[in-house]
Amino acid sequence: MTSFDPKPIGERAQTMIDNLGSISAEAGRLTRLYLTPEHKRAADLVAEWMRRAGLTVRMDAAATMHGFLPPGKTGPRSNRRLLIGSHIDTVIDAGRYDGPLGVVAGILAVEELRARGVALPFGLEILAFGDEEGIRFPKTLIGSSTAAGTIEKSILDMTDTDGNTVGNMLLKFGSDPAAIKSEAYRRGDVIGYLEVHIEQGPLLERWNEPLGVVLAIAAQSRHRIRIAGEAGHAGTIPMPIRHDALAAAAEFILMVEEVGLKGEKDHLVATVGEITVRPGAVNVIAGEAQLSLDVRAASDEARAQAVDAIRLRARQIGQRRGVVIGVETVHEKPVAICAPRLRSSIGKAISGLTGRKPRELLSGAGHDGLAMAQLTEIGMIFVRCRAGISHNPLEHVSVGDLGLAVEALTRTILDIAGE
Ligand code: HGY
Ligand code: MN
Ligand code: MN
Repeated sequence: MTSFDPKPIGERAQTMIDNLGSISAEAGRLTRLYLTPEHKRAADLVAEWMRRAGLTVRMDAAATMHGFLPPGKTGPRSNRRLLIGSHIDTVIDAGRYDGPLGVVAGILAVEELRARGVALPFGLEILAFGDEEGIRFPKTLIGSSTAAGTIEKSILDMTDTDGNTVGNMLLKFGSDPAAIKSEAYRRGDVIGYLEVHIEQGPLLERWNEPLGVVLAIAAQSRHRIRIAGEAGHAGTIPMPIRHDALAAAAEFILMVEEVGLKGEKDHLVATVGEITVRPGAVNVIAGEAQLSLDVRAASDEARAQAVDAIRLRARQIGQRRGVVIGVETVHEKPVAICAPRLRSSIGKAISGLTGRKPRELLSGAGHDGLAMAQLTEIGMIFVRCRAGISHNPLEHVSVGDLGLAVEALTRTILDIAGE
């Protein structure tokens, strides 16, 4: 184990993450959604950092910022590139590390490699994706799906709650949505994809480990639930003959929780995070409810079975209550298994820093790696975050762990390069 002082590079990472963390749609809390003015400000700042690190910068048709470092020497891999990335969009009232940590770590790793005079035998490309959270539009992973070549052109017609389409917002952002299908990397040009990300869970802290090797990213799907009942006068319609969409939604939500609780062994989670009700008045029985549904599991089978069970139970609730419950799938990604060769390089880098055998863990959270796994082999480095808190302004990573994360990424790249 070599002695490495993580503090200097950790402080640099913290400053960059704080700078990005100050770019928000709202004063007092961090919200930065895809294709918004604050996304543009963040992308411009990242581009500046990429140029400072000596990278050639371009923005692609899905508004992903790319920073490219050509190979330092010719050889069998010099026409290929290792991709490193994460996202710069956030959830609402977010923490500042979820996403930006991976982009900052990639840029600082490039600076470290250049400072050490390393001539890589392949190209390196840092990617700052703009839509991993999928908050503004129903779909998610638009940037990484574009890079992976799995994006459908129909995505350009998808609208946010104000009726803005992805295509128009990309044009307004300065991108060229018509080129979205031509942005895909060719499989043969890519050596692999690496991502550094906070664990967003409590295990590394419980194990007293700063870093961990990700085994796989859970399968995930998102669904839009529409419940159509019958609006009515809250004072005159007798209870037994109501078709109350909000009461049906309440039963649906508790049913989803019940299905989720039964799937612990498969790391199954099922969540309703959003609900809107119409007309939404104190003295009116709700005629319509719209809900989101997020289902994840460690296997595609377990996830699909849970969705089937939810669909069946939704039909039964609908029949009993005289309402129509529609379940539309708007996003679906299979489990992404992290490649053994990349897990091995990451594991060596971590154990070289900690002197211990690295811990391996599953990611219940989704990441751009889910999309990139459909292009190339992926590897992920997890970083300890305080109490496992994430998607919350209390999200926190220590400066020391930030520095260790950058160094682990740098050493992983060196190991892949055979340096
Ligand atoms: O939903 C997720 O798991 C990720 O934070 N987008
Ligand atoms: Mn994330
Ligand atoms: Mn997130």
